[in-house]
Amino acid sequence: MTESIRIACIPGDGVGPEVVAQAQRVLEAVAEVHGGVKFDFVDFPWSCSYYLEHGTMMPEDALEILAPFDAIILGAVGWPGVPDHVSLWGLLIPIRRHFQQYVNLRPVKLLRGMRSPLRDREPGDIDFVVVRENSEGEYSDMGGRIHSGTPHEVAVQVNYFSRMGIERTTRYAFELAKAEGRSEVIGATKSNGIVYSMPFWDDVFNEVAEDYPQLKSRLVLADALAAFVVTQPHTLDVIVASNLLGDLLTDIGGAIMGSIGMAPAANLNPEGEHPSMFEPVHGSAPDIAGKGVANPIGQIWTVKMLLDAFDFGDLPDAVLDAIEDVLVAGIKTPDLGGRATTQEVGDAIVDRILGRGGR
Ligand code: GGG
Repeated sequence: MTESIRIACIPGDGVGPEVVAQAQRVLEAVAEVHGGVKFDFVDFPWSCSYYLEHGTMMPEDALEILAPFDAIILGAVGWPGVPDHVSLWGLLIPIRRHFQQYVNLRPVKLLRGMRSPLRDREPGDIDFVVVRENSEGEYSDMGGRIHSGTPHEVAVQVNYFSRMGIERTTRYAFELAKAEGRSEVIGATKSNGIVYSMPFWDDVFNEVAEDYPQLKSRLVLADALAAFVVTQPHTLDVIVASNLLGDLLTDIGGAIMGSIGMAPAANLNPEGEHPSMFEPVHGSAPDIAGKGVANPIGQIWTVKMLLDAFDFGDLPDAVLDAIEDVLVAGIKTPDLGGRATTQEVGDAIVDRILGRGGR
């Protein structure tokens, strides 16, 4: 009997549709190799153009529409002319929160065939994972603005951190380290400057760490940690960070992987009670949108992470192997110094998954 996995696709803006199309092709190739599964895609046009037409990024009942799906694939959100806080808070953030996708998992790994902008770093030297808290913290819509347009204008932004929010994300990071045989979990902090929430973050991190005596753990100030990502990435294993700090660290992570176009992210509901959402770290890249040259690897790597969330045996690793083989073969988009199109990179990865491409 063929199992059906229902996937809601929100290609979104800019290069989003171009890279999501390649992710769908890769999933179809995986289904062909597997033989007992099929992926049913339903595309939703929710995006900044939808906003310009309808006044909202997605319909009022969008979250109810998404709820029965097994997973969500998101391309990119944001377009000039629509303020970024409107596009993010109208689509991405409500989905993350409503579906309790409280872990944003972001691997930082230098793949075979890639050259890092960091001198003398080889694949194997860069292989760590950032567990970003994805439901609270600095991403908050509590606050306000008064005396607008006057010299007395004031904006207040309330960051909020809950014990439950910090604990469940930190525990996920330690469990991940244990499951993957990693040795250390670093908590990214800023408790020297942020006097209430970050010392609280540190306390909860230390409490959780006590339950994992077999793992090393330490808190590192996020500014120093940002420098370590550049100067000593080989020393990093698992990092757990607040929403904003995790976002910043993983853009640097994308850069040291050779391009932000390489970097994947999974918004996970670890309990599996709601669909998880898979998106590349990069945004809509208006400068190259529609030219067919966007790097699809960040999005295709999210397919590997999606498969990891189900029971697919070796197939997730086969997807990453195919990506690496294609990079080794020099089939690369312009952001990686190559001349291949988005479609050609997708073709090459699909061919290798299907056993048609050379090593
Ligand atoms: N690929 C998803 C996307 O377009 N993200 C844009 C973005 O700015 N995300 C911010 C965030 O992840 O917090």
